[in-house]
Amino acid sequence: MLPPADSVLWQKNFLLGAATAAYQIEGAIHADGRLPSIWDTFSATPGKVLAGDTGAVACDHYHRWEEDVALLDMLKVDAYRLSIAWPRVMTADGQANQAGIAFYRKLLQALRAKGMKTFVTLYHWDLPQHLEDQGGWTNRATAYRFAEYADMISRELAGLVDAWATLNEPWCSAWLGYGNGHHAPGKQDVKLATQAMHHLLLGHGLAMAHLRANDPAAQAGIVVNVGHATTTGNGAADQRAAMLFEMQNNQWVLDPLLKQRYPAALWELWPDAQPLMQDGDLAIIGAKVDYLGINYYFRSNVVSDGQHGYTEVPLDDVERTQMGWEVYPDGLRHLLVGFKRDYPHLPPIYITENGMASDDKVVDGEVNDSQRISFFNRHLAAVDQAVKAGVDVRGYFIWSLLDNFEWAFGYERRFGIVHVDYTTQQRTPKRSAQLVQQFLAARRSK
Ligand code: PNW
Repeated sequence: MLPPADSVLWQKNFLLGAATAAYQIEGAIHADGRLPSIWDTFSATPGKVLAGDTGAVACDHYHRWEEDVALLDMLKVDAYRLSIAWPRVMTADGQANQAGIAFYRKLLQALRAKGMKTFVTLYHWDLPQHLEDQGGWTNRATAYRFAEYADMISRELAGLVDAWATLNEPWCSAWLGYGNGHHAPGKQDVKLATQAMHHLLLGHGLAMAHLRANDPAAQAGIVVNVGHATTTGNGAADQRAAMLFEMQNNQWVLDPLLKQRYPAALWELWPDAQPLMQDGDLAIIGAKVDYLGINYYFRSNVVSDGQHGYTEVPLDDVERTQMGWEVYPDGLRHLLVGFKRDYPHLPPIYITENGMASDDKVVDGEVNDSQRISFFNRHLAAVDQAVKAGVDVRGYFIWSLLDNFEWAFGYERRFGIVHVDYTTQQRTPKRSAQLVQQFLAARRSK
């Protein structure tokens, strides 16, 4: 992984980091007063997660965090992106749970002591179950509970965080959680999804004010997933289908955040699903962020469904990953350049996730994940192209540091640059991790 000499990657202030999320790695779901989350409930429901896997143990990071910090320190990544489990740090009556908070405090202190920047997400999908029992994100009150959590935890951890993110991928929480039901809490109703999205974004906006007040030296922003769509159809309706796909995936989230409005065409796609809003909500949602986190994985091919929407038609003869997702680096460049064109107030960008799953095996102590190495090289080249086209991208986080609990796919999909044996909990850096380490060493010695 040695990028060309003129690549932005060689610039020492361009952050190269690795990312994880609490429920996917921590395990220890009953430790130190942690409350149940919607993912405990969902993964315990038969048929929801492949092979019946749950996050009960995961990578046991809650107990092995020192070993994992040592791995990060061996790689010498510039930054580590992690998430805080809301049900670990807040009691059901809204008080700070100091035993849970202590875990994150010592973790962040250790990362800082090793010279790493800390990117901390407040909500990577593990809603306390007691809030879901009152409607979860479809209940407006949850936005205010989230703001209270953000207020409490940013007071507790002020000074230990370089960049806060309120939410990870509100599209996934709203659409996969309440729209198609693939993720917790598993609801299937477009109206619930649009209402959940509105309350997620409102919670984000309310939380921003607390992050700024409590930790003014830190950056504060949000992380969104984005998708690119093209069409193999040749009618105007097919072009429109690709536009609608991107609107449903990207503009549904970005327009309220950066333009203080929902895209009008969304209500053509979903005529009866406008959320209930209150005056002033969109101004709260559109509060200025210091940065935007972008997660990118794949391209989708769509055609018109013959009515008002789109339908996916997978392309033949393209490279795919273990998820079945197409490897399409130019989609990342295309989207970044498009966002710069479409959003006059686009903030600086970090690529907060990019990566791929492969069915990696340890052979003679080595894991040769050659598809992943090529994947990173090509996506980093796409980021470099976007930077050269004028997009302000300041860093790139590999998803993920470790093989981990891949949500509805359990442990059957491996995204890590470090292999995890779930029987022994042994960590084995893959070839991709070795190349990241070598690149960073080469950059330091320049
Ligand atoms: C992201 N989609 O999820 C999450 O932030 C990670 O926790 C996760 O492990 C990673 O990507 C890999 O899946 C996504 O269907 C899940 O478009 C699904 C989609 C996008 C992102």
